[in-house]
Amino acid sequence: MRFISSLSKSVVLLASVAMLVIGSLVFSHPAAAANYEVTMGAGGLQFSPKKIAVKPGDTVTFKNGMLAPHNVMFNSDKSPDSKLAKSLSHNNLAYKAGESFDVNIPADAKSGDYEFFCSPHRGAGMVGHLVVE
Ligand SMILES: [Cu+2]
Repeated sequence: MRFISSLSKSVVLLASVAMLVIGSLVFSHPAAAANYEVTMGAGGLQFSPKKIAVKPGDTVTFKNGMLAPHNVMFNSDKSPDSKLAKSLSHNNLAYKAGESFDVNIPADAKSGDYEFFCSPHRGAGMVGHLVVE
């Protein structure tokens, strides 16, 4: 009898722990904004990674690798929202190695594939894609 009562206590304890875990999963807050890094000119005139998937509210840090200067210009013609493409663009060139700048994806960003390029190296194929999910 004592065995059964201690067993049922364990079961109750286990069940309450399970409820707590399930509860925290169900009622958890949405994931916090993430920060991604894209290197400009790593291993050649390219963005690395070339394609990045983000969510509204996230931040992308563009960092100089090699063969500077670089910048990030969003192509209005190849973006779901040309106004946003313009506002996301960072025309100022980053000259120093390790220099970086942030591009913040607004909370109301329209989803889709935004193409961007580096002005001095566009012809060399320094093009990337930012996919807002
Ligand atoms: Cu460049």
